[in-house]
Amino acid sequence: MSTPGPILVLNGPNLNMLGTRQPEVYGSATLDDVVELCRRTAARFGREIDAFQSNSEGALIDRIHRARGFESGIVINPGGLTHTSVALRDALVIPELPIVEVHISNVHAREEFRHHSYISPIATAVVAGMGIHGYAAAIEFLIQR
Ligand code: DHK
Repeated sequence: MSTPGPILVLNGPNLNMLGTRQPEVYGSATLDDVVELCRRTAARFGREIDAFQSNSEGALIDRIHRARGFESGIVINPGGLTHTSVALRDALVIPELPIVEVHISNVHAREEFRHHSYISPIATAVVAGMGIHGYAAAIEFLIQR
C-alpha cells in the first residue's frame, strides 16, 4: 500500500503573529515553531505535512480546494474565522477529508463570541487550550486513527 498523502496544516488570520501576539494568551512560540513541531511529529510516523497560513479568507478557501484527492487530512486553526465564516466551513467539506480544529487557547474560557464555532460540527475532532501541543496531538490523531 502506498503512503497516504501529506497532512495539510492551515492557520488563519493573525496566526502569523504568534510569538508576539498576546503571549499571555497564545504563548511565546512562533508560527515557524508550530510548523516545525507539526513536521517533526509527522516525521516520527514517516509522514509529511504541507503548511499554509493566510490572513485572507479567500486564500485559505483556495488552498482547501486544492487539498481534494491529494492531502490525507486537515489540521486547521481558523483564528477568528472560526466564529464567523460559513464560507470556510463550506470549503472544508469539499475535500471529504478528516478535519481537526485546533485552538491554542481555551476558547470556552474566553469571551462568549468565541464559544461558537462554525467549524466544529463538520470536524472529526476539536482541540482547545493545549497551547501549540494541540497541533502535535491533532497530527498524531490523524495519523493513528
Ligand atoms: C486563535 C484566534 O486567532 C482567535 O480568533 C480564536 C484561536 C482563538 C486560538 O486559540 O488559537 O478565537
